[in-house]
Amino acid sequence: MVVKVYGSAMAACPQRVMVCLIELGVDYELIHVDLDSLQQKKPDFLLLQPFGQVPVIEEGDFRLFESRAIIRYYAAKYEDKGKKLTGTTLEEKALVDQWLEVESNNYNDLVYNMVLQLLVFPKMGHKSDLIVVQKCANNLEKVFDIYEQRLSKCKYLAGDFFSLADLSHLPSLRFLMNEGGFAQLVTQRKYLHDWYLDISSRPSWNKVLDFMNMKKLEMLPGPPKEEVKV
Ligand SMILES: N[C@@H](CCC(=O)N[C@@H](CS)C(=O)NCC(=O)O)C(=O)O
Repeated sequence: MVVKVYGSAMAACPQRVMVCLIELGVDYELIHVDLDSLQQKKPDFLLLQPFGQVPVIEEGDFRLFESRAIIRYYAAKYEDKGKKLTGTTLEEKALVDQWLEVESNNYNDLVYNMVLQLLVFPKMGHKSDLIVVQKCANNLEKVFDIYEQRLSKCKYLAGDFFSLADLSHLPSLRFLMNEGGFAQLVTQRKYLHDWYLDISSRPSWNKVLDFMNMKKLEMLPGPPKEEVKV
């Protein structure tokens, strides 16, 4: 059965789910939710996700929201097919969980607030608070120092295998490295930078990026239609 993913190709949390499904070889279809027109807050969508956010997945009668719950679910579901995004031993699995929690609680909130200030608020006609952005960047330096230490000892966050913990960082790292303008937070740390180059070059992530870029192009206004003179 093809999994339905409700979300937007441009949004980080649906991207987390898409890259995971591609890694696992699970077929999915993205059902576009227009965040700009606040479709996610409309009654129809609130029946799928009562907090009015994307993503949501649907597989027959089964629905799930919260991107990290979704990736944990699919990684566990396909684990027996040798796709070890959650590790093999109990200890490896615990370390994947630990670093997924770090991603969610220590790292993601900082980047999320930067995205709000630098991308979302200006779109809504509000001014960005650059002091908040700078505070987040300063705190991110401290978090990345800890990542640097960890990655100097093992290739990936949970050990010497690529896992959900690494994958979960990809959408927000893309923002920092590109439109966020904070690439130096990553590039000035050798092990962190090597890790970023490694995980961001995975074919799964490049498929997500290609899809995002294609959707961006589709959304550009087309050339003005020529007037037909009779
Ligand atoms: N913890 C949730 C966060 C979901 C979330 O923040 N989604 C964003 C897109 S990345 C969204 O729906 N933004 C629009 C809104 O909050 O109205 C998850 O990981 O799924």
